[in-house]
Amino acid sequence: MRLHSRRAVLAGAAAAPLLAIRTRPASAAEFSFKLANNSPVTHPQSVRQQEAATRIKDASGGRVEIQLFPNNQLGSDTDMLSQLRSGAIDFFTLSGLILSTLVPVASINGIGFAFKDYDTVWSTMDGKLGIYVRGEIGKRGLIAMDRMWDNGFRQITSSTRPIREPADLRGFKIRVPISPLWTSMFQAFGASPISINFNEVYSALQTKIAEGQENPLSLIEIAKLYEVQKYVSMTSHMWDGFWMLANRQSFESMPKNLQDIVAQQLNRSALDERSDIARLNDSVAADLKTKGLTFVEVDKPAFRTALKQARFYAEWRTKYGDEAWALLEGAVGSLS
Ligand code: X2X
Repeated sequence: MRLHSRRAVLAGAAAAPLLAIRTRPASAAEFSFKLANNSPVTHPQSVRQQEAATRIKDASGGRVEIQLFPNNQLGSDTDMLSQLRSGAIDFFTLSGLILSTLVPVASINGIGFAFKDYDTVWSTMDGKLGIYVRGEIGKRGLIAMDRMWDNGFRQITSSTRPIREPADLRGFKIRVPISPLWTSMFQAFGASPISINFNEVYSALQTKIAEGQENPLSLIEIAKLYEVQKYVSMTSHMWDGFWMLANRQSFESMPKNLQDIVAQQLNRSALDERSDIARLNDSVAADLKTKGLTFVEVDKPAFRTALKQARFYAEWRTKYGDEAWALLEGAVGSLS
C-alpha cells in the first residue's frame, strides 16, 4: 500500500509542471507576502497577526496569502527593518523608537512620562500625532497602517539591586533597544545603557552583560525574563507600541480593493491585540510574583523631575521640532 501511494505521489509530482502551464494550483495565491515580528509566538501580537492573515485569505477569496514569521525568525529588528526596506519582507511590526533610526520623529511616543494612561495613548496615536508620524514614515518608502499595536508601558527589571529612586540608576548597566531616544533617556538618569536587539536580551541578562532591562510586564512574562531577573520597578517611564509597516512596492502591487481588505483586517487585529494586552496587564503581576519577581513601587514624579533637570525634554523638543512637539503636548499636556 505504502509503496503504491508513494509511486502515485511521484507520478503526480512529475505531472505537475505540465498542469501548472494551464491552471494555477488552487493553493497558490496571486499575492504572497511575508509578515515578520520580534514577539514570541504566544504573544498577542503574533496570535492576532495569524488571525489577520487567515481573515485576509478568506476575505480576498484566496488571492492574498500572508505568511507569519514571528519571534525574530527572520533576524533581529535591525535586520528585519533592512529586509522590509529591500522588499525581502513585505510587512513588519516595529517599535516606533527603533523605527526612529530611519524616521527620526517616530520615537516621539517614547518621550519619558508623556502619557498618563492608555486612553491618552490611543487618542494621541490614533489622532493627529499618529497621522503626522505616519506621514513621515510614508516619505521613506514604507506605509504604516492606521492602528498601532500595543507593546505597553515599560517597567525596569534588575538582577542586581532594586531600582527605587532615580539615583539607583547611576552606573546601572541597562539593556535598551537600539534607538537614540532610549540611550539618551537612560544617560539622562546617569545609567550606562547598552543597545541590544530583543532577540539577544535573554542571554545578555543571563550572562550579566546587562544587569537589567525595561519592558512591559506582559513581555517580561511571555519572554520569561523573570527567569533571569529579580526585581521589577513600576516606573511606567514610557509607552511604546508597534507600527504595522508595509513595503510600499509590495503593498501597491495589489489592486486597491485588496489593499483595503488587508489594511482593514490588520487594523481590526491591532484593536483585538490592544484588548488582549489590557487584559494581560490586569492579571500578569500576580503571576510574576509567584514566579519570584519582587515588585518595587516608585515615586514616578521623582524620575520625571530627574529627566527635566537633565534637560531631557528641552533637548528632544529641539530634535523633533516645534510642529511635532506641539502635536504631542496638544494631546498629552505640557511636558517641559
Ligand atoms: O526590544 C524590546 O525591548 C521590545 C520587544 O520591547 C521592542 O520591540 C521595543
